[in-house]
Amino acid sequence: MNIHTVATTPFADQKPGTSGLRKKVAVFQTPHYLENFVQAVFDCVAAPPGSTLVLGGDGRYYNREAIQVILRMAAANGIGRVLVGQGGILSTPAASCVIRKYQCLGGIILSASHNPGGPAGDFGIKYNTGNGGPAPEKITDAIYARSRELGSYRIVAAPDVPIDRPGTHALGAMQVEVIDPVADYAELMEALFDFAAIREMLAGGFRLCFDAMHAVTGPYAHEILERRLGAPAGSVINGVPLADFGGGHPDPNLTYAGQLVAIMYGTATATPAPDFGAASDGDGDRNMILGRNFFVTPSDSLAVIAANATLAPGYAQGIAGIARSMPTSAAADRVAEKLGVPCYETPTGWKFFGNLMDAGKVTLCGEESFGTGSSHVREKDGLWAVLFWLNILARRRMPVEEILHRHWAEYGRNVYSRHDYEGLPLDIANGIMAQVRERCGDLSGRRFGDYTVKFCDDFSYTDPIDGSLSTGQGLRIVFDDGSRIVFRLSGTGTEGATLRLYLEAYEADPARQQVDAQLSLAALIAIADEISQLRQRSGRERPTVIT
Ligand code: VG1
Ligand code: CO
Repeated sequence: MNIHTVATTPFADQKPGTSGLRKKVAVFQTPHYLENFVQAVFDCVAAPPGSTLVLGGDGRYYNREAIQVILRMAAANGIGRVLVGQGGILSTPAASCVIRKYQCLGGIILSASHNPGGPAGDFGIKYNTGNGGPAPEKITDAIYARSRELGSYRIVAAPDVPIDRPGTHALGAMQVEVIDPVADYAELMEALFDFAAIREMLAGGFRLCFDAMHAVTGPYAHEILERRLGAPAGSVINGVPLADFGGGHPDPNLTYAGQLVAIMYGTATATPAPDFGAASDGDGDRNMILGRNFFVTPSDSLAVIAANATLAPGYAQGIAGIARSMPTSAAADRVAEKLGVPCYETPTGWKFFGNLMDAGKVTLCGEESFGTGSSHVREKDGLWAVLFWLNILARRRMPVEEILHRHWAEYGRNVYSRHDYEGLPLDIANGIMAQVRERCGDLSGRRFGDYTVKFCDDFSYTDPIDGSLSTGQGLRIVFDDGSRIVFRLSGTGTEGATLRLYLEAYEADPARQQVDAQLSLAALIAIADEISQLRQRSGRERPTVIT
């Protein structure tokens, strides 16, 4: 075999963010850029000879080229076998599923998730470990350190491996196995949920619309929702993965999934809206859940799933515990309390849930950013959440909206919203954070209208399993009644800075639970602006995206 050692100079900017390394496509196309990072991964992982790796991505622009480079580098770095999704496709949760099922060493996932794709868009890469989950910080830190010092990478000279049909190919001493990207995942879903009950509900006229946003979930949704569950053809929209996501922004929220929102709010056609709507993101790990004329916040979705978990066969024995990211609302905490199970609060990013799941401390995990999942894999899982909801609906037989109203009546409502200010100049965003940080010290005990500040801090987390400490995870202002304002800078963007403002208030009175969230939160929104001078400093009158 023809192994080349290619000299390279390190890059200074290959620090993985909230979820892997994300950069503009053009940056990844810089000579040696991708190779440099991949070699850093191989150096840190130190794979025992003959190990098996999983490789796939969300199908975005540059996916196919990157797959070929990584295959050639894997062969040169002593990997024994690589399982590649056909066409280079594997959703993030499906990759996690395959790593676990075949007990692989780990996997490389090519995705920039919800970030736009295409030649002018973003590309991304991350490493997942043998538990199927994103590498923890100690590994990503090591990869970053290695990327800044390595002087060469190893690659074999060989023609492209054909990846468009299932089959096995040799690449030097390494075997490349092209696998069906959907089969293992669909089988796992069938084992967790009551497909018969969902099928019966759909046969009875229940209508659903799933928007794959021209991203990776198209083939998964066609197979599972239409073929296996019998939803009529056309229930899945935008189901063909495209390298540029059809020019869209594959982020399943009320702004970017506008087509689905129009359908679910009945403004798209004269026919009544479907009973249930959902969307997923670029790499298939996020989900948005909608009822007819109704939006379920991701924080509430986690709480409802937890409260109804035993309706799904895979969770009939109950859940061990719940974990949520710090900015996620405390709705799930209330359910955990009632169930008598622990609820953990972690920093943002799925990598912080892995240890808790591996240790059997939690079954369900969630983030306010449209991420929900469980210990069935080690990633958040969009279609899993959709199937969980369908399972609950098939058993409870009432509209989505009514499920939420009853949930709030029982537990109280954690009124919640996130305001994103995207593409701010870095110095402005840093200035706003500095302003809040500076005021943090003397906020305790201060009154703002009806609210009194209990404490203000910069969230840090000590992992209860391995003791590792993560600091600087978001500035939170917590009030006496549990209401909160959180400021955080995004770690997934590639342009300027995105500032996220998270707002949460608790409403126990059922008579006031149905007030619009932005109205309920108006006082907190004003306090956030007063403390941060956000509007004045950013020159923005309103957020880019409100969730
Ligand atoms: C965002 C979300 C976070 C999520 C991360 C990766 O990170 O807030 O909850 O885990 O994206 O999701 P940030 O740092 O931009 O706030 V995905 O679907 O992009 O893998
Ligand atoms: Co994603």
